[in-house]
Amino acid sequence: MQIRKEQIENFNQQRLRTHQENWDFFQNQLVKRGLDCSAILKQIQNLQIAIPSWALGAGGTRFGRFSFGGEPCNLEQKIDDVGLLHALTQSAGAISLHIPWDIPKDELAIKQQAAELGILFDAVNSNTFQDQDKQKHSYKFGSLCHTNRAVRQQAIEHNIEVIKYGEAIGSKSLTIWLADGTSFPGQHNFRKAFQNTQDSLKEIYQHMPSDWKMFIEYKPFEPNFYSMVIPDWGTSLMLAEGCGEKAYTLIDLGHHLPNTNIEQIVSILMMKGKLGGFHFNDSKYSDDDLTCGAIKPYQLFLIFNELVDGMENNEAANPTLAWMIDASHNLKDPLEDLMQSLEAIREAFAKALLVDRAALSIAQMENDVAQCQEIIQQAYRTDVRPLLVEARRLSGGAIDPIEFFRQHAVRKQLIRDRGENVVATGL
Ligand SMILES: [Mn+2]
Repeated sequence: MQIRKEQIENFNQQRLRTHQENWDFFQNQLVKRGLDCSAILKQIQNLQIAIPSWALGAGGTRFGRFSFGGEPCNLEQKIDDVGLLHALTQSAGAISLHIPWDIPKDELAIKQQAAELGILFDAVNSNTFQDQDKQKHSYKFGSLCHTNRAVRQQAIEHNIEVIKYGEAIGSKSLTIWLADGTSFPGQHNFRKAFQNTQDSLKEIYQHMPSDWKMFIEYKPFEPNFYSMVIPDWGTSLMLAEGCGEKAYTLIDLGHHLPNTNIEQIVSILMMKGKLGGFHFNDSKYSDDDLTCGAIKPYQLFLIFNELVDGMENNEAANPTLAWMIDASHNLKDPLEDLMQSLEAIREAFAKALLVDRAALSIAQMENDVAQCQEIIQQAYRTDVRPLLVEARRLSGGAIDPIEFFRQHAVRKQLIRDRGENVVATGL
């Protein structure tokens, strides 16, 4: 199904007056603070977050999965779902494919469908953390790090194949996340595992088109529980530097030990021009993959505070980041969940744009700690919702996407079109 422009316009019309009042009040506040409303609006309108092809069905845990009616069961339907999200939110203008879960069969048709919906193809993701049907060698004991050259070669070739699929649809980057590691002390020679991984990544790197980027994701534990070959940003950065200037570190918010200062990692990687991409999700404990902003909205804001600062002071020419949501769970309608995540990300970004950086810099120079906190929290405590609504409305989205989704019974229609018992690929 597709949402028509007039449906959104009619929906917005009924809510315009209340929104206008909120927006006028907000705009006055911004003007009093000496901020440029139209510039801020533009920045928010331009923020586009990629939706991963695996987040559109019901998620699961390793204990079970509970299906959701009307799930997209092929790539075309997944792109349609991103189209729905984008039509309502105007902030989900890209999709990130996972190979082999979502191999495009007819690339031209897929490209055309996406273009009609205003959707670009973000990074393609390889998968060497599972064995696929008819695969010659198993990844049980690792992929790019494996002790056996033939297994490494198979994993390298898979990544090269993923690049080819990406090229056909117009992606410009490859994200590599490795489950490689060990669960028992002594299982690996750490140095050999690292070296094998570096050599394998270099080989994949050689096969990237010149205008592509490689993103290397890290994770401290899970599925392996004693060691991971790429456990942290430092290791990822070493590997990226070992590959070359087109390789970058990718931060996934859930891939840190509890209480890690992620905003500091963001800041330093950007200073080095080596932060390539970002996977958004939220967590209470570790890789919980909960809705962005559901647990730690202040942390999300502090991260965006560094991202904005890094983008505004970009001496190292850090590239424009690839933003993606990487979350999936069991309880909510995935489309409503993604709308909540998109809004939380935009909210954190908008608040970060309000930080008075000149005043903060002075307070930092003077070691006025209380004032530093005042400045940061002045921005954080601002209710930016009218700003987010105005940006979305100006772009043609719905004033309240979730309310629209419910009022128009979108899920019911999807169930009618696709059936109650369909299961999304890749899960
Ligand atoms: Mn991730």
